[in-house]
Parts: sequence; structure tokens; C-alpha cells
Amino acid sequence: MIKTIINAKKTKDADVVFLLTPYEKTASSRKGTSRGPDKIIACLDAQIEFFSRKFRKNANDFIKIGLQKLNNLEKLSPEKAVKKIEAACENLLAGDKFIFLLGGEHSVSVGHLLALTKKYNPKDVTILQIDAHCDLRDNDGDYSEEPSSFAHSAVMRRASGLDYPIVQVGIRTYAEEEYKYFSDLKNKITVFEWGNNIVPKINDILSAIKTKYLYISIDVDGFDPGVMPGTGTPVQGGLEWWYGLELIEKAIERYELVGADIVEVSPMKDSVLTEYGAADLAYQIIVNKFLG
Ligand SMILES: [Mn+2]
Repeated sequence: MIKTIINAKKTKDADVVFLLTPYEKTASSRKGTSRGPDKIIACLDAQIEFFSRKFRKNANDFIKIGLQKLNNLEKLSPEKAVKKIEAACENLLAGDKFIFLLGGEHSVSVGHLLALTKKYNPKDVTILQIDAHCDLRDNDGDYSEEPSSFAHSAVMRRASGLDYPIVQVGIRTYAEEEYKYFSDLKNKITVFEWGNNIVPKINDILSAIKTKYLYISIDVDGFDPGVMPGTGTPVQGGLEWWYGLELIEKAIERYELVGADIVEVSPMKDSVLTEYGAADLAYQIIVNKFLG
């Protein structure tokens, strides 16, 4: 029988639940992120070794992993999709599950972050966001015919409004509105920009996190497009693979991870690099949290 990474038949038996949210209504450029979650799970099943090189253990023997997929999200308005995701997350959090959200576009994260405010004071949870973009617009009215404050380019603005401190890593493009927003100290956002020979020290990033609790949000376009080419709005330059992994591992070692998401995977016809990379990151995050 072929083994699957999903070893908890019911989510109530799981330590961690992959919550699949194939939503992409506000995606601004290349579509396809709604096909991301299934592809990531397929890679986790078939291509990622369950044996951890770091911990010398089979993850499956120690961690109960469940899966829940939210169907029919696509027809919903961004706000309604977020509400549906929030309700599903609240349910899982009530059962003390660690939620690993797989998007879909970045706007799905707001549902998870809203649900977490019922369990934690957002001021005590820093969002470590790996992303090429700040996602700090108030809405997408400057490029969309149907502006929404729940668009993927507004996700961290909503999170900041909820009082989550945010540390952004890999940033290499932003609008004037976003620049003004993160430059205002009271908004509690630390931006680590990438550029020609500009690669921040991992310790400086970790030191910018001032809370006990941590949430990791990975927009795969934060990584170099050579590593993660299949994404809606790619930007040249970005995090190198091992750098990103080291940052994630050290962050989980130092702070208590309370939730995570990987978003904006848009599978390509002729490359599996992006979904494979996302699956590997998801696996490493879980293994570091539960076996570390
Ligand atoms: Mn993003």
C-alpha cells in the first residue's frame, strides 16, 4: 500500500491539520493558485521522504497529520471566503489543532489570523512573512475593477489592523501607499528588503521578533523565482533556498510557532519545482515544530 503523509483519518485525531483553501479570486496577474493546495499534498505524499535527515526519525511515526479541504470557495466574495476560512480555523483551534493553511492566494491567511485572535492576543504573536511584496495596501482599488479590502495585496494591512506585529523578509517591490504605511513606526512593521548584495543577517531578522509566539506566512514569491518559479506575481531576486530554510528553522527553535501558511503556489505545466518546494517547506516546518 502506498503510504500517505496524511496519517490521521479524522482531523480530531490529528496534531496538525493541513487546511486546503483553493481560493484565487483577487489574484492580480497569473492565475492558477487554486490548483496549488492539491499539488502540494500530492508532492508531500509521493516525493518528500517521511524520514527527517535532521532528526533521524520518520515524521509519520511521531506526528499525526490530518487534512481538511474547503470546497466551493471560488464563488465567494473575498470577504465571504475569508469568513468561511475563519470559521473552519476556529473549529480546528477549539480542538487544539495546529493549523497549516495551504493557499490559494495570500488573502486566505486573514481567515486564519482572525481565528487566532480568539486564542491569542495578536500583540503577542509576530507574523514572519516571507514575500516579495508587502501586501500592505488598504485595498486593491488601484488595479482592480472590484476593489476589496480582503484582496491578496491587502492581507498584511488587515493583519496589522488586528495588531499583529509583522516582520517582512524578501521584500523587493512596494507602492508608495505601502511605503508610507510601514514607515510609520506605530504600525509595528519591520521590513527586510532584498537588493543587489543586500541580504540581511538571519540573526537580525530573528532579533526583530519581540514576542513569545510566532506565525509564519510564506508567499512563495518571496523566494528567488529560480527556486519557486510557479507563482502569480513573480519578482526577480529573492531568498535563496538554504537561507530561507535556516531562517525558518531558527525562528521555530527560538519562538513558539502557533500557525503557518504557504500561499500563492501556481503550478506550472512543465515544472514541479514550486509545489515540490512548498511541500518540502511545509514538511520542514512541521518536523521542526513537533520533533525539535
Ligand atoms: Mn503576498
